[in-house]
Amino acid sequence: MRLIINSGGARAIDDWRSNFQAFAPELEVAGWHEDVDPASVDYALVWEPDPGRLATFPNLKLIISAGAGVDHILADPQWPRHVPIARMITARTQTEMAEFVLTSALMLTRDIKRAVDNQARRHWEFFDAARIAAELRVGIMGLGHLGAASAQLLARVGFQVSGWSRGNSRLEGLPTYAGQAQFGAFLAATDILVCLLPATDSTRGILNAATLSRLPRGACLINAGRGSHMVEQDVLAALDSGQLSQAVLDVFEEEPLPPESALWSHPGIIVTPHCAAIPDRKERARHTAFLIGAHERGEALPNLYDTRRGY
Ligand code: NDP
Ligand code: OXD
Repeated sequence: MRLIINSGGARAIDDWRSNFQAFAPELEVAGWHEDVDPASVDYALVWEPDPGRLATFPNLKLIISAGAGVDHILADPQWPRHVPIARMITARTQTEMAEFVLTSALMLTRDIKRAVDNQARRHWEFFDAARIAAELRVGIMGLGHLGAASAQLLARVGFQVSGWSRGNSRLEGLPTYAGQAQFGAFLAATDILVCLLPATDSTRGILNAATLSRLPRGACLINAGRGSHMVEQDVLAALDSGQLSQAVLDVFEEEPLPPESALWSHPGIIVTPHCAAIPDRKERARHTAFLIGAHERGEALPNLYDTRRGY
């Protein structure tokens, strides 16, 4: 059985091989750019595969996304529609994201960016940012694996948490809002807006001027979903006008974020390099081995991309 991998580049392949040796020693692991017979490839573990390449493997049984999102695969106009796509969602992905959102929310609560910027200038400025979690309302857009885990952790720390989805997701013990009809009420009751939506046609550009204008003045934004959710100019304008006071941005339309981007130097923005929830290779090899084993045994696989839902 052969698994071809496009994740982490050629330098990562030895590490992938030693991890798969531990979890699935029977697998032949090939790097994306190695010369293999396309007909010998059974499984592909990929992040941003070059367009057209997946379609060249005639016996491909399963595509495994190296991340939770699948937009980087759907961007290939020729991805083989008859092959299922499994999403990389592990308990560790959920913990990493929940802790990233909690860290971000606490930094925003205490205006830590201001102290860090002052330190870079050796400038001592007392400022009063003594807000506590219990005084702030966090609204989470997207209540799937990552949104729900983040909501529960933030609630345990004391934040007032609510969530918004299309209406199929619930949060145990926490208020939820559903669909366009309740979007305005959700935003109006949110001091820190967290975006953990998938990238689909209906979520593209959802963090735009109209959405941001419905938040209370001075609200904060955390975007760890996708860069395509954000209209960057609208986020910058909202920060400049004071409609938003601060933002933590982990994902961008163009990655790496280009050096000339205004987002880098805006005093209200913390930029992180798309690192919110990236389980290490050991964890992803373990999960991939589990998926391949389950598929070979004819068992149902968890978290497959659903063409009907679009995510
Ligand atoms: P899930 O598939 O588990 O859940 C998606 C959620 O989004 C559901 O609650 C769904 O609601 C909601 N949703 C989908 N479309 C809409 C819409 N049009 N309007 C309102 N709600 C909508 O997703 P995950 O939690 O696993 O992952 C979310 C995203 O996080 C990924 O797709 C990826 O883009 C991003 N991500 C970012 C990482 C990073 O490091 N920055 C790491 C991993 C993931 P409903 O159930 O009602 O349909
Ligand atoms: C993912 C990501 O989708 O890393 O997992 O963004």
